[in-house]
Amino acid sequence: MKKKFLCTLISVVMTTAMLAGCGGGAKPTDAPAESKTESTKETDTADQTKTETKEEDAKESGESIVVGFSQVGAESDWRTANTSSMKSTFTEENGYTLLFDDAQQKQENQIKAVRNFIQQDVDYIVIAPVTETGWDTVLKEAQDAGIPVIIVDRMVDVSDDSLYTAWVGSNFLQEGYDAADWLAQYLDKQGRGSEEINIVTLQGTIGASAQIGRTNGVEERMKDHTNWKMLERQTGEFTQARGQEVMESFLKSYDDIDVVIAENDNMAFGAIDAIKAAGKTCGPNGDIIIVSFDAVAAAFDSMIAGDMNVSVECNPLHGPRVAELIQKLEKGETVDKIAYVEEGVYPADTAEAKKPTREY
Ligand code: GYE
Repeated sequence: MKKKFLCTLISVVMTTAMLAGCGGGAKPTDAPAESKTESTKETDTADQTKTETKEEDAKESGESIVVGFSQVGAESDWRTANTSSMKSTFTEENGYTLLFDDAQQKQENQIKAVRNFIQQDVDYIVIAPVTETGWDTVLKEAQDAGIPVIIVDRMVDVSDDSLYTAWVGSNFLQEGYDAADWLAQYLDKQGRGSEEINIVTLQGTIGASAQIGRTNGVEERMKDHTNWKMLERQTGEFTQARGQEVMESFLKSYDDIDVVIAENDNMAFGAIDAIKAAGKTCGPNGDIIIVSFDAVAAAFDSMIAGDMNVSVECNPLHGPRVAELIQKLEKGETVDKIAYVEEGVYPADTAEAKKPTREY
């Protein structure tokens, strides 16, 4: 039993109740700097005594595995789907107590959250890291405290791989290759294979694995297409609002954009709004080709509406994958250090048929 857990749970509950007035689901553009930790199990101060008893029972009987999860934020549909996958997996019924912290896209908040989890002596720490670097110190602290760390979604770039137990997520470089290969095929089919093609890229959060892999994958493939010209790349922070702003500025700077590569669907939605507001058209029957990543439900709607050309899949349903790792570790079994998720490519002409089969 984690002895410290009870007292600290109460403080988490109180903090959550105090923060409740700030309102949930804030947009990253107007997000408060502080992260928000909540216990998904109990969030009401009035229930404190009840919580205490329940926690004690659960811990005494050794049933509840305490998982601290530091989430990046709530910047995109992908992230929302990822959060709900984690929350619906790490439930009391499934034998877990989940301490969930939303870092509002700030690494400093994630580091604070991880230190909190260490103090509370949780059983496992799960981190979806905002950027790859800057994790060595806090991961060493977790290791010294004997708490296994599982990295999910984006990766960490650390000097010593033993600082985390396992990672599960997407092959972002492959996603970049897939996007470029789809574009090459599409242009060929249109008889534009050797035409000069002007491209702009809305990048994700700089230094995040999803940005690095997707940018590099496309860049590598560009060496095979010397007629492709990257006019400019700029970050849109993975949000719709920033995607729209950056696209507005691209449209002012360049009057002959052929392709927009948006490193996630939400930035693509923002870009599409900007293109329409500028009196231009996009999608399979428009002037500008929209290449996107994630393949969330709203991207299928956008493709069906004729606005987006393709979305390269990135699967956010990591809850069950992380739970499987934890269950194996509980049994003393070894786990794969690195596990990639299988993903597909969804062009607009498949959207209508595929939409009903999608889980997020
Ligand atoms: O593509 C984007 C989100 O890290 C894979 O983060 C994730 C990315 C995803 O904000 O929509």
